[in-house]
Amino acid sequence: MSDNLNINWYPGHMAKTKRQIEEDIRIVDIVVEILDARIPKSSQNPDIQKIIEGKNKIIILNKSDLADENINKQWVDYYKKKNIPAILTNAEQGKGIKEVVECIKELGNEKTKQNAIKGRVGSSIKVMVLGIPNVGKSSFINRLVNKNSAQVGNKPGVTKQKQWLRIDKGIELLDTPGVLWPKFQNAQVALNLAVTGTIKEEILEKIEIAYELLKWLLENNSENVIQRYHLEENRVKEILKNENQPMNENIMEIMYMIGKNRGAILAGGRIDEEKTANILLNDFKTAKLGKISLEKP
Ligand SMILES: Nc1nc2c(ncn2[C@@H]2O[C@H](COP(=O)(O)OP(=O)(O)OP(=O)(O)O)[C@@H](O)[C@H]2O)c(=O)[nH]1
Ligand SMILES: [Mg+2]
Repeated sequence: MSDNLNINWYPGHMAKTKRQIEEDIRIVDIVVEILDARIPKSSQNPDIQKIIEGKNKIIILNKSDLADENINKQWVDYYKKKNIPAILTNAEQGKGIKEVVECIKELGNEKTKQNAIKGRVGSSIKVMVLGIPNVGKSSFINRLVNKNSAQVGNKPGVTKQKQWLRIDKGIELLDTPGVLWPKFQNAQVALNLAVTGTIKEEILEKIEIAYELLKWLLENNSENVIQRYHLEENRVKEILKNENQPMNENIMEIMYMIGKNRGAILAGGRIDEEKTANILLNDFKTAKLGKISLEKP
């Protein structure tokens, strides 16, 4: 994807939230870091390692239902090789949650033993969820918490009262997840975040995002595009090979074909670019263009 995108990004409460996370993390034993399975790299805040130093970590590849099954497996292997437990979930449907509880218990057992050695018997394992906006933190927490169990309640004596939720015997979860900000290390990362809906599209020009998405799809998953929008395969290939106009015009020509086929037409017969962009972006986000992972290990 192109490198000259105009990125407008003003993270409002970045510093304050980060301080809050740093404070909360001190009393936590296990950190659950939620990533978007379609973009595990782009949805990871690179500062997190420093923030959670010394804590056990579990990686959750959420929204795995929207990602490519094979690539999902590759990511799990990738993290396993790095000795980081990684679990595929669909927090909306509650898939993979049992596995997460098991994993927390396993890591928790070690911690309990260590605590016992230090003479801290009976203290529960404390878990915190971290992740950038919109990766599914709240959905995940709702699924993780046993609906029938009461809130553990406020801990007196802590300056700022925190709510702990019981997720299993001896395991408590901080009810408010830590919201980290994504880092736009390059235009590719920003686009990945925009396309998956992690950052609001208005941050980048919508038509530009849709254009970049279409370009990527034509390079990587062109069959899905052709099928979804009833395009003529040979015609698409012809356009992409056309050297009489710049490549971006070729892509736009295909974008117009999509708009036309989907009835995104303005009075006077011109193609409604914004509507076409919306169609493409929504279809991608809802996996109507297929289960597609934008990043591979
Ligand atoms: N398809 C799919 N959608 C999901 C999944 N998990 C969450 N969602 C959807 O993603 C959107 C964001 O989910 P939330 O749980 O609100 O995410 P969050 O991380 O708490 O978001 P913020 O509080 O804004 O930072 C919602 O529309 C959810 O329904 C999943 O595993 N699969
Ligand atoms: Mg939330």
